[in-house]
Amino acid sequence: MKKLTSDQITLCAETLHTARKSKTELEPFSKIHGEYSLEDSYQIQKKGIELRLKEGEKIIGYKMGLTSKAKMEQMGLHTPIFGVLTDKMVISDKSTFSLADRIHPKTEPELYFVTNQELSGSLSVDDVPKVCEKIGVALEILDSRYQGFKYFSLPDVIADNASSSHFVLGDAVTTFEGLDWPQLKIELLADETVKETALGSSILGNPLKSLCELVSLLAAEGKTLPKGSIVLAGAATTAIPLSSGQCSEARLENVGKASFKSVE
Ligand code: OOG
Ligand code: MG
Repeated sequence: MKKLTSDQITLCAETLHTARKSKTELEPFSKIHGEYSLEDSYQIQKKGIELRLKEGEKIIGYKMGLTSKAKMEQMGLHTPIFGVLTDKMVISDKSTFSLADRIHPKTEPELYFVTNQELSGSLSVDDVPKVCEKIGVALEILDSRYQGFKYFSLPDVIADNASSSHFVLGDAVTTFEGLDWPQLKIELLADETVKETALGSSILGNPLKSLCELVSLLAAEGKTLPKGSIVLAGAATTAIPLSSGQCSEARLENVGKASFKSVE
């Protein structure tokens, strides 16, 4: 496996940054450079986020990706990964999302956490409710910067900040008694028709586990998860493409819904 130079890492980050802003599809870096390491790919992701911060964006949390079998199979990749969320990615619940500047956007139903304390080291599933201010339902909007969206390797998708584009935070609960997270039904609807359905357990056996997984991935890099972070758990089902005029909605049983309408 090839080790990228720091100039190559910077160039990959700049290329992805420009592609996102200019709506251009790229050839996956693994096709150009050959297979490169996960470590290099997280370095590219980090440099890309630094470019966004320089333009005034703020980090507000993280997204987990490839935490369900459905997503792993859809993308042909089998290891959970993380990406970074910034304030510019937020779309208000029940509002509109413009497709004008997107390459090939898709949406998928997710759960989200907002943490009530800094988290480091290891976290157990039983402790997740204690460290969350709220847990809710979200829609993530993905938009890969690579040609055709899906023909890339794991390092390519990590470098591309896990295909992140935007996200909608919907209804949430702040008390968690009586909620059996693995058994809750999650649905993705387009124009009021159910397109995808899964149970909470489709995400790592228990969706709360996704937060534990993130905390340990960050700990491996010597990082902690700040108090007040928003964390997307990773999609429970496959993602569906967006088209103009489409109303997308995610429903999480006993919690509520999140929605947005795509416009030109
Ligand atoms: C990778 C991002 C995966 C999820 O929820 O699993 C993700 C992709 O689908 O391109 O966001
Ligand atoms: Mg996702």
